[in-house]
Formats: sequence, C-alpha cells, structure tokens
Amino acid sequence: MINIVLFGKPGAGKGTQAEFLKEKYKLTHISTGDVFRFNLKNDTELGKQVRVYMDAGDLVPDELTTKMLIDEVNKHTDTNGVLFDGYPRTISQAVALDAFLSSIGSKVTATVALEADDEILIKRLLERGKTSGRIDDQDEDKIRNRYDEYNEKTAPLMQYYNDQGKFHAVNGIGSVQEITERLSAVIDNL
Ligand code: B4P
Repeated sequence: MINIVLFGKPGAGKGTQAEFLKEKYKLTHISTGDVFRFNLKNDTELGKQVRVYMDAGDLVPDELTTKMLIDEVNKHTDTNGVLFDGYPRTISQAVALDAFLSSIGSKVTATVALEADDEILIKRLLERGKTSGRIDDQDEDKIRNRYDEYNEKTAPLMQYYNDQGKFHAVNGIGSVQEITERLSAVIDNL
C-alpha cells in the first residue's frame, strides 16, 4: 500500500494534480476540502458544523477533521493506497494520521509538496472565485487569512516529514502537465 500526502499552500494545485495522480497510480483520492464542500452543499450535520470555519478561510478544528478523514479511509479498505489531498494540515492531524495508519498496519510513504509564491497563488484563487461559487475564494482578506493559517499551522509539517526523510518538494509553477510529470518523477522513485 502506497500512501501519498499531497502538500501545498491554498491554491497550489493539489486538487488539480490529484485528478491525474489518482488515475496514474490507481490510488483512492481523499480531499478533505471536497468532502467538507459536499457536506456544506447537502447541509448535513457536518456541513452545519464546518460552514463558519470554511467561509472565513479558517481551518476546521482537528478533532472534527480527523474523525471525518478516518471515516473516509475506512470506506476504502480494498485499495492500492490513498492520495491524501489537504490532510494533514496541522501537526496534530499528522500525528493522528500516523497513529491511524499504524493501527491498520500501514504508514505514510511520502509527502510531495507543490511550491509557489503567495502572490501567484492569490491571483489563481481570485480567478477561480469568479466562477467557482466558493466564498473562501472571493475575498482577498479571506484568502490572506488562509495563508496566515497555513504559515502558522501547516508549514511546520514540512519539518515534521523532513525529519522522517519523507518530504519531497517540486516546483508548482508551470503547465498542469509539466507539474504532473515532476510529481510522477518523485513518486516513481519511491
Ligand atoms: P482545499 O479544498 O484543500 O483547497 P485549496 O487549498 O484552496 O486548493 P488546492 O491546492 O487543491 O488548489 P486547486 O488544485 O483547486 O481547502 C479548502 C478549505 O477546507 C480550507 O481553507 C479549510 O477551511 C478546509 N479544510 C480542508 N482540509 C482541512 C484540514 N485538513 N484541516 C482543517 N481544515 C481543512 O487549484 C487552485 C486554482 O489554481 C484552480 O483554479 C486551478 O485551476 C488553478 N491551477 C491549478 N494548477 C495550476 C497551474 N499549474 N497553473 C495555473 N493555474 C493552476
């Protein structure tokens, strides 16, 4: 079982690349952002709980996110491996993921990070916000708040995975296809 954590700042292209990587490596793709948005759209109990955080560009609390993530993984027991897109985003989530995977006799194989400058990414998100209907993409202050959340809570994960020899960064600027090739080169080498 190969478990890949796709890592990067908001708008780095995790969701875009996941669509290609899941097909190429036959992985189960779990995007925490997509699962939350599905629940928001369907106004489920979870959707009601997470709306206030997502609309503001804040991270959803760890306990809620981790419970949801584990429920999602447990739906896919018969898999080659999982492509984690948007999880973990805090050290506490990474520790919970390690503990959960270890309990099922598995582990994170590698973390691949898409790197790009904030200003380029903010432009991408504002562009997407014109058509996506995503409230968190429509207001520059909310987008900047997501970067503050990333710098404070998510960036420390780079050291966490680097200390385990599992962190691989690739340049996230270029065409979607070029970036898929860069990510594939890392995964093929694992
Ligand atoms: P996510 O859904 O994970 O969203 P994201 O960071 O905005 O997007 P991503 O990096 O996937 O970018 P994409 O490919 O779409 O999170 C949203 C929210 O959910 C969070 O703020 C938080 O509230 C909550 N949440 C999710 N996970 C959580 C967790 N673990 N803990 C707590 N809270 C959590 O690409 C962005 C744009 O760029 C698109 O328009 C795309 O077309 C464009 N693009 C992509 N690649 C490009 C390229 N190579 N060149 C030009 N444009 C490109």
